[in-house]
Amino acid sequence: ASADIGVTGLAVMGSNLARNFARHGFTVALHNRTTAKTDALVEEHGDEGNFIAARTAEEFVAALERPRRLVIMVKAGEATDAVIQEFAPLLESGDVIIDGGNAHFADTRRREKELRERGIHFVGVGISGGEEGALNGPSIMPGGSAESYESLGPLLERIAAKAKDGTPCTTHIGPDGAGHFVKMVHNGIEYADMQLIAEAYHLLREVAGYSPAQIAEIFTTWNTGRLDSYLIEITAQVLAHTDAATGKPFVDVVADQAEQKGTGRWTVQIALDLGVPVSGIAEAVFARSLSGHGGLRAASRDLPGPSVATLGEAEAAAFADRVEQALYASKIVSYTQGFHQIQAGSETYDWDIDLGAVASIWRGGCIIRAAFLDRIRSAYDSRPDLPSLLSDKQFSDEIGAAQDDWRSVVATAVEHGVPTPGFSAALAYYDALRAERLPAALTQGQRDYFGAHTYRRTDREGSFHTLWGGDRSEVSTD
Ligand code: 2AM
Repeated sequence: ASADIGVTGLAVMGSNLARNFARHGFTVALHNRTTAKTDALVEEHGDEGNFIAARTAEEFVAALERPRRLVIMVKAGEATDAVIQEFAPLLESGDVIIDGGNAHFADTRRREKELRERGIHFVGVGISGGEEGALNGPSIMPGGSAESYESLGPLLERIAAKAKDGTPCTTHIGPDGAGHFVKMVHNGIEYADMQLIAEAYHLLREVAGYSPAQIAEIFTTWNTGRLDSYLIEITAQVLAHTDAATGKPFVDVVADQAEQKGTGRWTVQIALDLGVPVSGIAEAVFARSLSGHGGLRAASRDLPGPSVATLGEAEAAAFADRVEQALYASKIVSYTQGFHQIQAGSETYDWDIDLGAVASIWRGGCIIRAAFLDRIRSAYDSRPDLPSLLSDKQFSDEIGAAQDDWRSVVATAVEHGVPTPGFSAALAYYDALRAERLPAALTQGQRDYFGAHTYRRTDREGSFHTLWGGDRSEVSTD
């Protein structure tokens, strides 16, 4: 036994992760259900480091040094359970099974508990950065026991992306499903980021009349400022791309029906369960699902809209500046909502997640990597009990400075009939949080009227009910 770590499941993500370990000097045992894939990997990339190709599960386990570290990289769901069932009987107390797939955190909690009872550490790991990240340095979000991180952490820190200041983009997130939960919310925030960028593009196109090539330039400029991020960078690339077959802008020949694999949807489903308002992420998920309803859209195409002229050249440039403000302000709100969800999950499941550390490990490797995350990290580092990102002085100052333009952009979008659910939901969230009084008081009155659901008062402790069907006097219900 001489392998530091083993990887089973050698599709692209698994292969790239195995190569990443090997390139960092670790001896990597390889295994795949179909051995041809194992052979192909050794054939093509065997010279990149030390690999031990195993044909059987027994050979694979025998190749691993103890405590064994065994990474499963198969499709999330039943395949993961099947592979765990195959390997667990071959392992010993103290060994570590690592699931690097996109598992639902509830599955990870179940698997962790079952394996813990058998003395085996189970570590659900969120890995972000796609195929390229897996090979060259992803952002890695491991859950599981603190003890398992002692054995696994040093390896992950070597293969993870590094932030600009050299910090590895991995940390022990928290027990059992914490890693997969944080990865899920990462993907939800990614959906929201993408939706906000799409809305900015739509406004620049429809309201300001810019061409995709011009918008690519605008995004490139934005990418040199506070919006500096991987997603803005690739947006500029996609918009600048011309379709070879037609000579048209690429964005004009792609079918406008966005697809999704499900992690955004999970984020919203879990947020509903936890009672956390992640309206920006929800709007992003709904925007994708709306785009996919081709029949409904076709049937609605003749619905009347406003007739407003596209802006002139001089107004367009000023409008683009305002869109940057609206995008930035909405982005602050998305992250505020996402971090609220992580905080709520952490409290519900007793994970004790360090929010500053989460922001820190998202600074490199992952899809939402951005200069912005360094700011979030420092906000939480200087005040770990920050009630919300919006209570950070720097963020509240910035959003305060952006709000007039943000409102103007949303108003313009409404006037021009351009849908901006992300910008609008973010602004509504901001205004609702700011409000001295919310109409929730009226909602409580209605609930008490039709269902005797009771209400609390602003001036006295206790629960009350008004006898709506009678003399409308108030009774205490405590
Ligand atoms: P395969 O090459 O034998 O199909 C992604 O699908 C990876 O997960 C592949 O390496 C695939 O192996 C593996 N995989 C999928 N389902 C599996 C299962 N039930 N048991 C073992 N490996 C599986």
